[in-house]
Amino acid sequence: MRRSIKKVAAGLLATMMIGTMLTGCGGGNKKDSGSSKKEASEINIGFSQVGAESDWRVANTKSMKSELTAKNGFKLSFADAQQKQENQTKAVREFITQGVDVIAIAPVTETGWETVLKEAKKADIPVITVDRQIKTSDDSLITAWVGSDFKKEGVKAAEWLIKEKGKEKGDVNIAVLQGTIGSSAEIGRTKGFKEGIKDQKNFKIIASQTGEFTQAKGQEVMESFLKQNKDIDVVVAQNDNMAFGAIDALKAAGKTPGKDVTIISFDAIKAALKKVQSGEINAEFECNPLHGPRVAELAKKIMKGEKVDKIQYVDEQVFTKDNTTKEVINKRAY
Ligand code: GYE
Repeated sequence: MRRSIKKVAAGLLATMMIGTMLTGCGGGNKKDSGSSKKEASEINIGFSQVGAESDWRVANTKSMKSELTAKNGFKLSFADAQQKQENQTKAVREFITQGVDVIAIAPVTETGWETVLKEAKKADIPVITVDRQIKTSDDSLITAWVGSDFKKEGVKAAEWLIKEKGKEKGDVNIAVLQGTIGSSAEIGRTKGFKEGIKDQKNFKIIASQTGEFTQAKGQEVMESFLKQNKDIDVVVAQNDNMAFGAIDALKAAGKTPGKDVTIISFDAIKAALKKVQSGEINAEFECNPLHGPRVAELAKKIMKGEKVDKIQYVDEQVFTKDNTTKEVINKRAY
């Protein structure tokens, strides 16, 4: 109801403004019509972000903030959840109270959203999910999602490893540094990788634990992996920051990352591509964080009442030493 009143009001204002433009004469003083134009076109958007746990996340925040600007017709309320879903629920409730036009959520985990999303629906506020996804029993609680195909990234990593080490005679011992358990990125990458290697009898996942997508935790978990088992052939880090932590732990244990131990990582941020070039990381599975422009476009369309695609995947590549040139690294925006 509130929304339809807003839309009608915005429509009326737009019609009045077009009328003014066409007749070439202002129907009041210039200052007034100028400010009403701004009000009519401004979209209030609340964005609940996971946190700042990784460089990927920082790039994602930057992309959202630089796109959802007043210049582009937005008023952004940004809330950092510090990786806690309860903080996200609180933030979404605050956005509802504020009466924002659109809510964007990069959810920490996929579940636990039903109640607050129903509250948003009741308030007639469309929800766009960004990056990770949300599982709901009711499809209509989410208007659109933009992000990556995490399972596909995991499958691609498995395919690469099979090409690389599939023919080895002995066992290939794999240690996995998982992301935040229950997040789409962790679920998809774990599932895709496991399914991808399932027929490869000599591939053994000998350790698997969460490093929470952070460098410090990635290093800590890798250190404990190495204490328990010296014979690790491959490390699959589900993001670059954990890979950096693992590299430090391996070096401290006297191993050469990229040579003694094959390192696979996800995200492909600039600093990681440099490590691909120097040989410390063997393969990078890209995950694009630059969702700002798509979210802005989606929000505008939704506010105009246009139909939007519910699911929007972004294109992604694989980087190894062969295609990670200086130019690729220099051009990297994150
Ligand atoms: O891989 C990681 C971040 O959800 C895709 O979250 C995102 C992941 C990304 O912390 O670096």
